[in-house]
Amino acid sequence: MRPSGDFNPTPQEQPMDLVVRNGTVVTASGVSKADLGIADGRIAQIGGDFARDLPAIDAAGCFVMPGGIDVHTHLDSTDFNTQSADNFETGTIAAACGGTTTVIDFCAQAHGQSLADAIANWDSKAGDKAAIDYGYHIIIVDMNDAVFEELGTLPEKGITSFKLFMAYRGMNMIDDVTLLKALDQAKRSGALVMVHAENGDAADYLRDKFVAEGKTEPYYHALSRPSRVESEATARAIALAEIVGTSIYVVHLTCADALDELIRAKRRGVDAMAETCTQYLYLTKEDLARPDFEGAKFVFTPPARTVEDQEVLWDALANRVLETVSSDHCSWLFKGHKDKGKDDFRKIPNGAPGVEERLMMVYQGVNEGRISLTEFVDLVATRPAQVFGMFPKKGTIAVGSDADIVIWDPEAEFTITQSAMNNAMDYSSYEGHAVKGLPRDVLLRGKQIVRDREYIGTPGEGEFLRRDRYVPRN
Ligand code: DUC
Ligand code: ZN
Ligand code: ZN
Repeated sequence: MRPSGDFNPTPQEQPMDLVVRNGTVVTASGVSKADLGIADGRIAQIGGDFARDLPAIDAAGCFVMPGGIDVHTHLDSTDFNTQSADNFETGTIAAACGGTTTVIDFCAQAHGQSLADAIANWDSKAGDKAAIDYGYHIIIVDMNDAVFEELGTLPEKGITSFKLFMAYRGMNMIDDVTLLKALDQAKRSGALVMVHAENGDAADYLRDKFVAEGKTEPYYHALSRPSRVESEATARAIALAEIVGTSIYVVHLTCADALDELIRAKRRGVDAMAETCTQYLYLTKEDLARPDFEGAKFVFTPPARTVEDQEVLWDALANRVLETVSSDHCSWLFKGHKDKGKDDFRKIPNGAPGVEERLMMVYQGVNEGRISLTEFVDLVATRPAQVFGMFPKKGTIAVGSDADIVIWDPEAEFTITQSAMNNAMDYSSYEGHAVKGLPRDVLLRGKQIVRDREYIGTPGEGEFLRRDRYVPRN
């Protein structure tokens, strides 16, 4: 267990364990041809000469970039009274094969549970299974005085972000007072509050109205959660952070309306941040209308929006208004989980897979000229490391950083199909989508764990990552 704060540049004279040769190194700030030397799990030398007889990986024709960081996954989840298909082993192997070397997973407090017990539960899920490094955000569903006090101690344990839901009454939804308390405690202890920003009561009202009218198909999931449901809560969450005088991070922002609220807040000088997720860049609400109940595969929350919203999100990524693209990986099977809602969309577990597809899908934005190569690296690796207290240990290629490296073949072509995925799912949200540009090899702290898109590591070698406290930008 190493804190992310122990960044310690390695002297260049150190003997190298491995050299990555002939590649083009890409970071968030630049692109250069250079060989990389790795010693003791860290990047020890960039450029210059290396002895010819050292173990080496040939990266000719490839980009050498920092491992992806996905700050939004739900592995081994029991949300929606359902056991997810992916546990920490299958989920992190899938992540690794997709070029991700760190996930920050949501460690969920059960009602009445102490945070210490919630963390112990997540440790038992991850400890001997994680194939890549991992950290936790804690989900708070039940705030009492003891939990409030405990919350203040989490940053000492390297858990420096708390998540609260403004939707799902009766399950995860908290009230504004709870959100205010969490913001206050986060401000004091050096943590960042993340919110699922939807007006839960408005969504439930519309949802129940549709069902009462006999409108029970998956498509009505999207219609019951229009953009205003999201933008109202986004504005409210930001306002509450502003009232407390602290920062806030909105998870899975999906649409122009909510983005307007974020931009307005930034203009007022609020340290308000947001991510979007891969699915909001590629799927629309029309996907929920696919026949034969296929639309259920695309029931996630907030719902997919419109092509116009997608354009706005891409622009916000390119303009760096949004911090990152996460996967929000939820592994509810089509057969066995989603089909519980065959006659009532309210019973469909919300969420879709994507931890493996995230980098290859976002990279298509580079091919299409929507984002640059350096912006790609910033969005999928560097910025998430910075926001969530892992930089420069993670998220970049620099002397002293962990040698979490992806060798990216920009010419490799692939048509996404579930049968080629490494997760435990029975569908991919991007089935049939042709992509160009794939992770070929992946190193975790200097050890090769993926070769030619095949996992060759050992589950359990991923380490818990103690993250640094959040430092507000203003
Ligand atoms: N929110 C998430 O972040 N993940 C899955 C479901 C949800 O509503
Ligand atoms: Zn959510
Ligand atoms: Zn989520």
